[in-house]
Amino acid sequence: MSRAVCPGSFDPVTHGHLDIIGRAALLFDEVVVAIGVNPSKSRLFGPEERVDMLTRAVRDLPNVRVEGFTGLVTDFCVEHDVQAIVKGLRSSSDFDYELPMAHMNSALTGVQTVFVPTATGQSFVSSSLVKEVASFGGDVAQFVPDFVLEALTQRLAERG
Ligand code: COD
Repeated sequence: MSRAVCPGSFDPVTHGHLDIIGRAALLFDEVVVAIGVNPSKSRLFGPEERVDMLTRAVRDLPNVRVEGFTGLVTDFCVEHDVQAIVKGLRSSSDFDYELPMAHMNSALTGVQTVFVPTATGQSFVSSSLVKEVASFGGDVAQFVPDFVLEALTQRLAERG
């Protein structure tokens, strides 16, 4: 059985993420969405909230499950018998960011990274931009599932 991981912060999950996860689910027998910590980013939602949101977002994909993780993604791959890491590429800057990580992860345990190009129409979508636009009152409904929009609106209101 082929098993891949889609790792990310997913803070919050967007339709761009879901497109990559959906296509990974077509390529591999089983896909684990691994929700981790990117130390260079500040978080709006806690780990459990992000796991809950992703679980709801992928509930129609029978071969996809969601796990939180801390530590190295390569350790997660060894522990879960994962053969490939799937990452989305939106631009050359994503490639420049992802390529050294792909080499490092391969050097650590031999796990391979598969890059999937962003869907047409999702190339400019990121969690960071969605949060920024929403924080200034912009309409981000087209970029996230409805229940994520609700959670985002509520969290931003709480934060004032
Ligand atoms: N279209 C296509 N792909 C997209 C889109 C979109 N609109 N938006 C995001 N993506 C892709 C990203 O390119 C990425 O592949 C994935 O979705 C997740 O994106 P984010 O922004 O939610 O997640 P990141 O990049 O913050 O996640 C980073 C990790 C948590 C995966 C990384 O920091 C990590 O592996 N941490 C664990 C520690 C570790 O192992 N570090 C050493 C790495 S060598």
